[in-house]
Amino acid sequence: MKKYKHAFAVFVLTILSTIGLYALFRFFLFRFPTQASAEAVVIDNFADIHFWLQAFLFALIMVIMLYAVFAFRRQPDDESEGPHVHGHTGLEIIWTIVPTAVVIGFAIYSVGILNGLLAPQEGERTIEVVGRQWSWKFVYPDIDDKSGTELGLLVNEPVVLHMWAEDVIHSFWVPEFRVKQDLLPVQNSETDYYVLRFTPTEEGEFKLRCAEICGLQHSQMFATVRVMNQTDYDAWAAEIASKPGLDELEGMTAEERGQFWYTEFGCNGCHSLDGAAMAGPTWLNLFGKEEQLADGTAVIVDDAYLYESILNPNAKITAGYNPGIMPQNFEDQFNNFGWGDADQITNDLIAFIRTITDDTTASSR
Ligand code: HEC
Ligand SMILES: [Cu+2]
Repeated sequence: MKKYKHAFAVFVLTILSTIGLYALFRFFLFRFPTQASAEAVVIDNFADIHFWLQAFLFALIMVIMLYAVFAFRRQPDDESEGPHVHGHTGLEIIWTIVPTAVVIGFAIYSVGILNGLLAPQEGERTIEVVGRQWSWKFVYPDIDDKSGTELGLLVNEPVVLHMWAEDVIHSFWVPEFRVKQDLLPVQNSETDYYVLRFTPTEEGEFKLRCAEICGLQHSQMFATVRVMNQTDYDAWAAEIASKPGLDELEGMTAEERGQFWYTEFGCNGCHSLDGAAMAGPTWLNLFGKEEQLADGTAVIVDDAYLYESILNPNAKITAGYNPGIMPQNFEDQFNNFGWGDADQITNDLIAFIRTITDDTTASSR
């Protein structure tokens, strides 16, 4: 009878502690961000079961241990030895079989979840994602292959991202969507790419982060993800569609094209236009200024200096910056772009840089 009293007390205390620990984990220590995708619900349920199991196991061990310490402590004058126990076969079989079954159950359950996350969805929209030091570019095949620096999505519409990196490993992560995928440099982005699927379910703005340490400015490798209703999406897509395509570049001025190249080739990942410090020098008031170089000399920034700095970045290093950070292969990238050649694109960029002065930024505000 007394034996059952202890068992009952341990049982009740374990249940109460499990509930308390679960609440502690779930509502104080490890709170989740909003659920903004269909996948978030499935993944959170899975995590929830883990929290329950962890709370239960921790409670079970701690309650039995602490209960024994207090309930069975040595009485005064009791000098006797406790009983000698040599294992308990039944108990050992149970504590082998039960955890094994639980782990196998979790494995089956999680494989089911993973298959669901990877499975193609009906009517999914394809968007290409390019990660590079230290900016994101999104290409929209259904909007004439136009590109932008913002990820625009239609609410409740499944998307599949085809992703790759241009230099080192990056990782696509929006905590509110729960899903995450690394992107590696590939040989051929038409055939090799990393796939991520999800369905955004909440309108609003979210922050895409790079979740793979990718160098100096990794911690600022962000992009805005905008989840919109149909009306807003149409307006947004029309704006993207009105951006210049390859066939329209010819009709633009060199300055306009330079601005286009600025995000197209990811200069925006390292060079600000407003004077802000980034991995590379700002372009604000760059043209015509006297630039200090790392070797102690100085140059006046003219066309020739800019030309060399873009196509052969290590030739002269700006004081306060490191060599080898700026990509060394822009000549190839420009020549392989499919419009003009390296000379033309470089000159467009120079024409654009010449316009970035306090006067122009002030008047465009
Ligand atoms: C990954 C970062 C990164 C990217 C992307 C990048 N740059 Fe740079 N850039 C740098 C760094 C760092 C320096 C300073 C060191 C040096 O002189 O090479 C620099 C220097 C320059 C300079 C000389 C500026 C000065 O003040 O002396 C020019 C011009 C320039 N970059 C143009 C470009 C253009 C055009 C692009 C895009 C086609 C680009 N950069 C992309 C990092 C980058
Ligand atoms: Cu990155």
